Amino acid sequence: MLGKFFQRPAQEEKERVPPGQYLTKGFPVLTYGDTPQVNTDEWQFRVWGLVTPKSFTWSDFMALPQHEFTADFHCVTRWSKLDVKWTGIKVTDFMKQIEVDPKAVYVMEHCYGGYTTNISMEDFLKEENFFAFKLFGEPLPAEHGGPMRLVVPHLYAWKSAKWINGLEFLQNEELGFWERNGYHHRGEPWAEERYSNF
Ligand SMILES: Nc1nc2c(c(=O)[nH]1)N[C@H]1C(S)=C(S)[C@@H](COP(=O)(O)O)O[C@H]1N2
Ligand SMILES: [Mo]
Repeated sequence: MLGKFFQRPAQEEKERVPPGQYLTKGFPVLTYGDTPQVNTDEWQFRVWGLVTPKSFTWSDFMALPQHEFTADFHCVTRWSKLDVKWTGIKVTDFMKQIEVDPKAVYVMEHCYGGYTTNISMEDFLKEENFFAFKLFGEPLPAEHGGPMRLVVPHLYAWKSAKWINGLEFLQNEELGFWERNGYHHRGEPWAEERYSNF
């Protein structure tokens, strides 16, 4: 009888886990290289490429509307974590602060430490994407990308750049770090887009 009560949530959870992924209760850290230590006073965020170049400080970002987000997180190395709670700023709100040339169809995410990852404008502009600066109500820890990271819930988490510090708008697709090293250009977990499509 008791089993019945616990079965249903388990089934619901199962339906939220993409093929080939398993659930983890903790929140593993996955970083290539060292963890950059960046404080909010020196933090700077720039946009360049097919956009009117502009630079933002931490307080510029904090002046944008803030929201709570709950999102599932899927790493291509096969762990998934459900219901991660973040505080952040919607990508769509940030985009109102800049003037992007309509010829821009791709975006390169740039980070402190040199990591890059590419994303199409269409995937980037989704309403559910956000810049996160809190994790479960606490300032985002450095190892999880603090002070600020991007979160793109509908793609594998390597697209969710930690220590993000810039966006480069592009007319043609260029590849980021993992994409040059054999990962899929898009990385949609439900289609198991793990490895290179070229
Ligand atoms: N700058 C940067 N961002 C990054 C990475 C990285 O190595 N450097 N790793 C990516 C990968 S592969 C994953 S799964 C997630 C992991 O985020 P977490 O360490 O907060 O779990 O961050 C992504 N963003
Ligand atoms: Mo990952």
